[in-house]
Amino acid sequence: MKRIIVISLILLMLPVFAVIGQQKEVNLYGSAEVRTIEYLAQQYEKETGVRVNWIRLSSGETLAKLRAESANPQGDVWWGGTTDPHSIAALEGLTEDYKPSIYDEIDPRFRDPLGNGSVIGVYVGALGFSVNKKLLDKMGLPVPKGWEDLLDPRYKGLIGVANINTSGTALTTLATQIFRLGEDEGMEYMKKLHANISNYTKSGSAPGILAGRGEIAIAIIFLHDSIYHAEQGYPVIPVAPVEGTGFEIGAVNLIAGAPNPEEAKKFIDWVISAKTQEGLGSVGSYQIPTNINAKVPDVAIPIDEVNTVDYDFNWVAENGTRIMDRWTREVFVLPR
Ligand code: S7P
Repeated sequence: MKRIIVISLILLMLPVFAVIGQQKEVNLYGSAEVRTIEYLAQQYEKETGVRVNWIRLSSGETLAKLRAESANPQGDVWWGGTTDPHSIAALEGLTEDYKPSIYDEIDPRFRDPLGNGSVIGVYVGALGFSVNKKLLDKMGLPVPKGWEDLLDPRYKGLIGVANINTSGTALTTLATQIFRLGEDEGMEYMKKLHANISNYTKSGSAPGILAGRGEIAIAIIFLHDSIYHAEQGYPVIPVAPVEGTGFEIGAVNLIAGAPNPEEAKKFIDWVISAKTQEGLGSVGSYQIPTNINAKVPDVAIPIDEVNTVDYDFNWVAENGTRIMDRWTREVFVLPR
């Protein structure tokens, strides 16, 4: 009898033990560099004891994953990657509005790219070229100064950029041409550029490594990635296009239907803090932090010093999927 009572008590207590023993966790989808996502996950675990289950996917790939999982969401937070796929996701209801507890600490110019509170800005960076000057010197070719220079037939097979269907960097590249020239003229520009492209990579920063190794000479990437590659010893220099260039407001968002929404909100508050944003420089992430109290990395290029195009984030949110399809049908298929 005594034995039956003890067993019954244990059975009754099981749910309590389960709650006590339950490890808090947050599922993070990250779209900046692997080293950056890994750093965030490790720091957060160290500071809070909450387990971070993370994966790194390019921005366009993450958007595709959110669409595929929309009936049964698996992720809690999407951190990093360019504004545009985040904006498209917000417009499609794949992310949920959340106002961080320290919203006032985010630079008003960058905290709300769409102006409706649906995308939260965490860093800023300008698009440009990473140029292997050593290789160009050897070939007797000049360093390109701007977008139009890239069309020079002497650069055929020497330029790399990512694929617009997977990479946010590449979508920023296309949108930049549209804001510089108009939609049809922008597509015409992309067709001419296509003739000089060596190959399209999956990830936005990958062409920078190819340029560093001398497999190509010019990569269209974010300038902060070029600075990091130069610091790693690659013979590359960052070039901001003279005609004006596009820029990103790297974003964070709460995924709609997140399995751990409260943990997700705490994580979002944490990544917006000045301390966390400042820490990213320690792993070579040289974007401009959006928290007004965070120190800007010494090597970062201030966005005010770059000639930027009038980048309309709302336009890309509404037209992004359409122009990606258009690029795929009208540009990507062309022979080179
Ligand atoms: O390295 C950081 C960074 O340039 O990576 C992101 C970039 O978009 C990579 O993702 P994609 O493969 O989607 O292009 C930027 O947000 C970020 O600044």
